[in-house]
Amino acid sequence: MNTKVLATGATTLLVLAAATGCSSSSGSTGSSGNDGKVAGKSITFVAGKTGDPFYITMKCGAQAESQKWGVQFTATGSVDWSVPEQVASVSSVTSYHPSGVLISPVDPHSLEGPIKTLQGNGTKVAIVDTTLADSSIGITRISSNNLQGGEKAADTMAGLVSSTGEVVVLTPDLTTTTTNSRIQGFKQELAAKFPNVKIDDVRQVGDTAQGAASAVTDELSAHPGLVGIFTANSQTGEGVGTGLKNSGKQGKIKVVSFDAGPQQVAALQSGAVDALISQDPYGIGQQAVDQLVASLTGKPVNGGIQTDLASITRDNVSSPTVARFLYKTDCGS
Ligand code: T6T
Repeated sequence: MNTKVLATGATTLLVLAAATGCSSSSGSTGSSGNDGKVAGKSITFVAGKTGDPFYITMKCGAQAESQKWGVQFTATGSVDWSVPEQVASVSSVTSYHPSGVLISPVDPHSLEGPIKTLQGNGTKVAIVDTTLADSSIGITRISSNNLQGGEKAADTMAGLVSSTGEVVVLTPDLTTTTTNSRIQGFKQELAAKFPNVKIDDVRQVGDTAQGAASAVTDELSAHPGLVGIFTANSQTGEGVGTGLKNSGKQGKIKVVSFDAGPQQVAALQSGAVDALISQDPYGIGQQAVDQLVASLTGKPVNGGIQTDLASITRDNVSSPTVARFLYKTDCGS
């Protein structure tokens, strides 16, 4: 693991950089202007879930970078994390022949056919965030190192619970590639370094805050000795505080959440959550557009990029260094 530690005044920000095999970047590769080759080109973003601050922020990065290059930009995607909805989105995008598409597939298998059709139609495709089982699809894959993020979540949890006790993991499902890698990292790090932290359950709660909130109540009654909860993405993280509050356990159970949407940051600040492992969705959007433009203009393409992660606590959440790891709900904020 390659770990950069950046000083941020009184506190430090841990930025977890890329593992070997891929390049790492903390933002745009520095595009501005173009040599005329992008004239008439268009890029479309297909989000995994359009209202999710993670994807809104990714869209903002892709949009800003497209503007820099002078490429026409549009965004679409499904409202829910849903295979049929995303298949329909891809099919509609295929019919209007954009020059490039960046897409986060909601399922590693079911989206392969539709994305191959899109590619076969002449559109360059960048796979962002989640991945497909067939890694030959797309010109590039750009995401956080989710395995490393899960390991970091385990280290953080172990620190919060003094390396002992029972914990549970809440995840939207067991098919999403990103959350699965985080859980794998969390499990393997605990097994290797903190054998006294025991995982009681890895529970699928659906991609809603409500699902996570009611799962917390169930887990607390099933495991009275629970000391910690790891939530694998934004929605699960948004629900955990409500679940703990409803059970009168807020502040008593340690919580580490992946992502940093506004509601998660508010939960961190209020004490309902103790740490966030956050991604750089804006940078993912920028990088994807840069690689699509490179491909469309006959320049070399980087086939695999891992963007930075940050470890956020109440101590560093207001630091300017952390700002790019906090997600937006609109591109103006
Ligand atoms: O954690 C992100 C994303 O990386 C994941 O693939 C799905 O969930 C999020 O969008 C957050 O809700």
